[in-house]
Amino acid sequence: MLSAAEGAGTSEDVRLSTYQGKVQDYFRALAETMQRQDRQAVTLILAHLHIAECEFGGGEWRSSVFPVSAAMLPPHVHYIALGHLHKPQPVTGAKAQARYAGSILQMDFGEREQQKSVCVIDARPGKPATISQVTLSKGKWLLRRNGTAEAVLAQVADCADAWVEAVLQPDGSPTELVERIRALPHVVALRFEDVALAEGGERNTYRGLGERPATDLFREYYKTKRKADPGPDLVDLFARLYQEVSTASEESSP
Ligand SMILES: [Mn+2]
Repeated sequence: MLSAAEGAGTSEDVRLSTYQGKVQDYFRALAETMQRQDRQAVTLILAHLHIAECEFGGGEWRSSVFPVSAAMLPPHVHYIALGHLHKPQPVTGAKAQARYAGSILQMDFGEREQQKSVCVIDARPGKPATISQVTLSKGKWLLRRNGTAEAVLAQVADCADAWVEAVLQPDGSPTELVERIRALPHVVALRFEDVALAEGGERNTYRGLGERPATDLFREYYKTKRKADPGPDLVDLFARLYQEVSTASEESSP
C-alpha cells in the first residue's frame, strides 16, 4: 500500500500514519461501493492486516506489517476474514463480525500450545452470518520436552506424530543418549537448558562472552565475515531472535 517513494526518507511514525490513513480510505471506499450496489448481496472482506488489539501466535514475521485499529474495519459487512496473525481469534473491537482463522499448522515452537482450527462461514442476504469453528486434528504437532536426556528420550521416542524440540538439562548426560535423541527423525531441534534460568536466577541479557551485549558480538562477527557493518534492521532482527532464544527456557515448564 505504500510505494517506495512514500516510504523513502520518512520516519517510521510518518510511514505508519500514511499506511493507516490509506487503509482507512480504502475501507471507506469499499463500504461506499457496497452500499451503492445490491443491498441484498452477501458482503465479505478478506484482508491481510495486523489488527493492533489482537494477539500474535508466535511465529509471525513481526516487523513486516504495520498495525491498524479494529475500529477501522468497516461496518455493515457479513464477515471480515483476516490473515497475518497465527492465533485463531475474533476481533472484538470491530463493527462487523471479523476473525483471524489463524494458521492451520503450528508455525513455531511458541505456538505449540495452540489448538488450530478453521472457520466455516454461513452468510445469507439480510441476516447476520453464522460462524462455526472447526478444530483441526490432523497434521503434526509441535512439542517441546524438557528434562534429562534419559527422561526426554523416554518421552519422545515414539512421538512420531509430532515435531519435537528437546531441551536437555546440562547434567552431563552420556553423549550416546544425547546422540540417540538427536538422531530421532522427528526431533527437529535439540538444545541445552540454561542452568541459571532453570534455577530461577536473574536473567542476564549480556551473558555469554564476557560482559558484552550479544548485539555487539553479532556486529563484530558480521563485520569479520562480510567486511561491512550490518544494517539496523538486521541487528534488530538478531536482537529479537536472541531474546526469543534467551527467554525460551523461561516460558517452558517441565
Ligand atoms: Mn503475514
